[in-house]
Amino acid sequence: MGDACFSTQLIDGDGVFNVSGLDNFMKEVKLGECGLSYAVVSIMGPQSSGKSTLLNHLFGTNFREMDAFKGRSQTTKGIWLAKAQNIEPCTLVMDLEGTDGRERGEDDTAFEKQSALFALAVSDIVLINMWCHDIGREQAANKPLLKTVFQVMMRLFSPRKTTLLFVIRDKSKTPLENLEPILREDIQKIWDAVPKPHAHKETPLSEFFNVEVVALSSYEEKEELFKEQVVSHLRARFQHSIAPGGLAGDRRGVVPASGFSFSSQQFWKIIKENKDLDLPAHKVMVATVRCEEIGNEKVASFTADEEWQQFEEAIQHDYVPGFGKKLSSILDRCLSEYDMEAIYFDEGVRTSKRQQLESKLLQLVNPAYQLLLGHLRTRTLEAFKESFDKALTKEGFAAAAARNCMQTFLEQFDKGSEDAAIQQVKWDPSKVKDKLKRDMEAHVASVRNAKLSELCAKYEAQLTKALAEPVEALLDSASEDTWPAIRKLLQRETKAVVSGLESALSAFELDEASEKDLLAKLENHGRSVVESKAKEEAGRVLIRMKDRFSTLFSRDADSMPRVWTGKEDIKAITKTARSASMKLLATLAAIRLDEDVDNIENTLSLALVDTARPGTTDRSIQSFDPLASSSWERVPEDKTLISPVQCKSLWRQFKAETEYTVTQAIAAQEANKRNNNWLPPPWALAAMAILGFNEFMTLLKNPLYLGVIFVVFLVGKAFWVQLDIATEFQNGFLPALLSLSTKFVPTIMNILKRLADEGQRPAAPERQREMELQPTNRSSYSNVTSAGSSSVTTTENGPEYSSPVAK
Ligand SMILES: Nc1nc2c(ncn2[C@@H]2O[C@H](COP(=O)(O)OP(=O)(O)O)[C@@H](O)[C@H]2O)c(=O)[nH]1
Ligand SMILES: [Mg+2]
Repeated sequence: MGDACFSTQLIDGDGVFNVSGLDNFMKEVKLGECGLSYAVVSIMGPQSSGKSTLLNHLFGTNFREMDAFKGRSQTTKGIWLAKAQNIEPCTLVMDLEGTDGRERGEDDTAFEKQSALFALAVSDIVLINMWCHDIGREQAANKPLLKTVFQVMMRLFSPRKTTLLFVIRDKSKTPLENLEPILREDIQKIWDAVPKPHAHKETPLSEFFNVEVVALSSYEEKEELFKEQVVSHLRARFQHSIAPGGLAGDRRGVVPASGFSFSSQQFWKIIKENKDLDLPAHKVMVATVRCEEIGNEKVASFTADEEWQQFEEAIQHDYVPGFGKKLSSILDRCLSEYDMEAIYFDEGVRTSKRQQLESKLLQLVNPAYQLLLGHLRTRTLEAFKESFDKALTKEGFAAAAARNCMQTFLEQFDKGSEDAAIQQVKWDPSKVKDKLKRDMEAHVASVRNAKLSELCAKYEAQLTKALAEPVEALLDSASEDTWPAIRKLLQRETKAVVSGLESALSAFELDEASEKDLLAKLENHGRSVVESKAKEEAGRVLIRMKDRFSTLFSRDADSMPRVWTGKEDIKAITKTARSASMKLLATLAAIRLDEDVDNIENTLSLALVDTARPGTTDRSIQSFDPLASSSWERVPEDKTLISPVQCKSLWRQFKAETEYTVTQAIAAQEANKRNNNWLPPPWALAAMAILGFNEFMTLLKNPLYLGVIFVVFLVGKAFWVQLDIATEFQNGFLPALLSLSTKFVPTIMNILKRLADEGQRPAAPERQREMELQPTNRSSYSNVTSAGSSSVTTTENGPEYSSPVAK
């Protein structure tokens, strides 16, 4: 078995198909690439009729030949396959085991019949080897063979129009022209004799077969001649046998070369199962299997494609530009390879399998594509955010700019997705684009909301600043004008800030409703600032009331501190101060931002200040307490800062805490009055003047009385000073009497003692004079000392008035 013809046993003597052998053979002769341009030739004929010898000479094969010296017996077991040498196109040659059934049984499943049927199904040209001397003979060796051939032919539903080339061996001197008609007659007779199915009852032989005849000289006797006939004439007929006009020019139902292996296996399988062969169905079946195989190969080659693997790897991490173009070309290559390999298979099968292949490949590519789009989306989103945020810090938020920015990046996405688009399929990136758009919009919205709240907060702070302190000041000096003034202030400031916000909002392009909402929120904020300030002030109302009371009470109209001299009308002052405090309470009792008129002040003044009015002492009115309620009339709950009941208790506390100031003032006034009123009342003075006129005159007339009166006055004055009577009587009459009575005796004793001291005085100057006579400076010193000691003594007994008593 040489290398050049790759001879292989296709089916062994036991009928086992050599699959691996055939596949190897196909690889070696590169049959897969042949497409339809290949031919299959097989040979049948009686045992040891020189079939192998003929094939070997004709095609340069190396089928085993029987040794001429060992006699004629079976040499070729099963079916052998080889490639014809130097014949175009690729021609496969099959050598069949003896087909005359001489050594095997005659039944339908006999190997001869099976191999004959196989040869007919597979081959384009069947050589039928016969001895020349058998022609026209009734008992010819090839008769049963032909019968077999024709019989099995019926089992192929649609004949392949196989060429039957009768090779007449050992030709005699009778020329072929004479032999051929006899042979054809023989063949026709056999054909006619073969039982045919109903459909083919009238079908002529020529419908199934091309019959050709050739005669060869004996190989054994005229070898040279045989060789010459084979090599130079017969061989030439096999060149380009499949071309029109060639030996197999009108063959039908060719299976593409790449399907040869599968096809022949299937044939053999069906033949062995003794089933009929449906060629068209077989063709489709082979095409289906082969196209699928080719498709799978292409899928495998795609997944193994290095470029694709690199792409797939790279795509895991980031967007890869040029994806669409590259992938399209890889897919294109795969598909066109499929097209090339499957081109000779049944068109319907081929196209449907191509579609399957395409969708399989696209399924492989799709995850990568989606991933790529995902990368593109995140990438674009990031870039958008960056650019948008940059513009934001530079120019602030503007809806139009945001829209433009979004548009730009959506276009960028479009470009990217176009780049990723695969030519073979129209995948829609709009879902991803929509998601991107949504993400962008969400980002813009979040930024917008942040900016909006920032803006609103800014304006709110501005409004707070404009309102808080002025409102506090206004509430501090609560009066009837307070709330109108606050209202005016609120209106003015709110208007200014609202218009500011309104113009700032224009860049946001908000819809009317939400803009209104924001403006209303700002307005409400203004109100709430005022309200909270009012609440704060209301919390401090007691201190404020007391402050106001004490300011009004202890300071006069020129805000100079009052001195309670006794001329002041404390009651009136108290009332004024209290009613001013009550006004403060009334002002802070409710928020009056809307011009609702209420009668809080009236109610309060009626209930709290004017209680002393004669009318109110009426029992029927007193039994109804206007403050015994938790809400004010015509004032909603949320506008109430201090409820009537609270007012009442506040007022009670206020009164209790200011009571002391008033009492103090009254006491001070009383004291002052007493201090200034120690003279007897005027009527007493008049009575004294009238009744004491004669005594007065007597005194004036008698100077002695005058002296006595003077002495009495001096003594009285001394008592006055010593007992500090004026001070004692400031504490009240009775305590003064008690205190004086205890002091009286010691004071007399004191005065007497002092008088006694004065009596001894003349002795002292005497001593002094004696001392002056001594020649020292001590006199001046002792003078100082005596003056000092006398001074100390006087101080002990009252500083101002001691010396007059001493005198
Ligand atoms: N008479 C005669 N014998 C031949 C011819 N060709 C081959 N032989 C002989 O026939 C015998 C069988 O040859 P082989 O090719 O093995 O026959 P196969 O069994 O049909 O393949 C061999 O001994 C050959 O020498 C021929 O043309 N004429
Ligand atoms: Mg042989």
